[in-house]
Amino acid sequence: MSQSRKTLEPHNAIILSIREDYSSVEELKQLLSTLQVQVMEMFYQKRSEPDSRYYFGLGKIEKLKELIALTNADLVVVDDEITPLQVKNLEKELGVTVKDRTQIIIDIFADHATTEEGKLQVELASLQYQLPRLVGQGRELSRLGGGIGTRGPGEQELEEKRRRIRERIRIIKQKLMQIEKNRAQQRKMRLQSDLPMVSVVGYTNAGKSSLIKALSDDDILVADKLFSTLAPVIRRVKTPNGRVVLFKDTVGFIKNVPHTLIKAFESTLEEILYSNLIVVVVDISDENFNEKLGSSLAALEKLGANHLPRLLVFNKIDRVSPHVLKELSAAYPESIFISALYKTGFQELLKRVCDEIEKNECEDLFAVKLRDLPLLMKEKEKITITEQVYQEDMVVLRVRGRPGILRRLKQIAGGMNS
Ligand SMILES: Nc1nc2c(ncn2[C@@H]2O[C@H](COP(=O)(O)OP(=O)(O)OP(=O)(O)O)[C@@H](O)[C@H]2O)c(=O)[nH]1
Ligand SMILES: [Mg+2]
Repeated sequence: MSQSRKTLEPHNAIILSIREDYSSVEELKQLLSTLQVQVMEMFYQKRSEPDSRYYFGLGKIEKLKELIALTNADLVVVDDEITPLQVKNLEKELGVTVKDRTQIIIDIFADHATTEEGKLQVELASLQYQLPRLVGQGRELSRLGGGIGTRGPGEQELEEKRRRIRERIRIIKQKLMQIEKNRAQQRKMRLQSDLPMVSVVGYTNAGKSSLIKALSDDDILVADKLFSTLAPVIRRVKTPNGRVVLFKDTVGFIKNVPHTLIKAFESTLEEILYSNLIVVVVDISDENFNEKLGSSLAALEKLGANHLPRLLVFNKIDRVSPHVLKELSAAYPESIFISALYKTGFQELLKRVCDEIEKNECEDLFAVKLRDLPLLMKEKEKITITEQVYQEDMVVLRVRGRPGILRRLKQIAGGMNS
């Protein structure tokens, strides 16, 4: 981003909410702790509709002011998307910075983006969020600047600012398009590759990166933060039956994802559609896991990924009691229970991954001379031999694998048989 930011400036926050959605407020609290912002108080006012000027009713604003003075808060965060006018009025009235949930998520993404693409995507999301919001302020300023019907200096300044933002958006989109082109090229190569791809998806903080790291003994970023993974990584994982499968890390899902962020990360998420299997990771130690699982499945559906085979993986079993675990395994008999931290349940997970992948692969028969067997065995990471029958100096193999590798084996076996 142009104004590169490392964590939010203010440190003590008060959360405002007009809905009694405690899980949403709890999540906002977690989002803020990811930015090292401490939440001093939650402030509720039950209302069916937000006040158009102040979000809260004016009566509550006085109480809020007292609370700010009492707690030394320097930030107010609204658990909702609010209008620029509400932000402005609240800031004026309260004398502290006011942000909404969307802005906080954009701040986290800005903080965690490491690749060029990630940074561009976050900048794009942030600009797209700002652009329509400049309109409201424009009207305000123009009223200050000039008379009715004239364009005051405020409006001219804003017009210039809007123009610059649009220009920057155009440049970013161009750069992203180039990056997407390169990725499409890589994807094409991967699709032709003989190794199957598993996308690991799930709610933010579910343990996706931990799982891939533990499976591949690799060094990828794991952190007790929301959205620690913004640049997806791909790792090779060896399965117990000797095959190699690629595991791809992804950006975590979250409830009420800001629209601009979905758009910005769409191309990265669309990569999921090119995988052979989706592993949905769920943190079962989270008391809201059911709701989070729902959000993740809804996000997959929105992406158009419902036709792909998927496995439900319940992670962090080390944090729940045997009693809860028993109940959950009865409720979700098809799921796999693991602890990425203690590497438990991995055998079962990898077996199920292999089964799912093999289910959708092709099968063929090959008659290979024994002396030529080593040639075929060079490819054993890419195939599963489901049957073998020895006859004199030959072996007949039933092999499962992706179409490309079976074609190549045919050439090898054909050459050997001629
Ligand atoms: N106790 C326990 N903690 C775990 C387990 N798996 C992951 N964690 C912790 O959960 C936190 C989140 O893990 P990550 O692997 O970064 O989660 P993620 O799903 O990749 O999160 P994002 O990239 O932010 O979407 C870290 O503090 C991990 O150490 C587990 O099996 N047991
Ligand atoms: Mg991660």
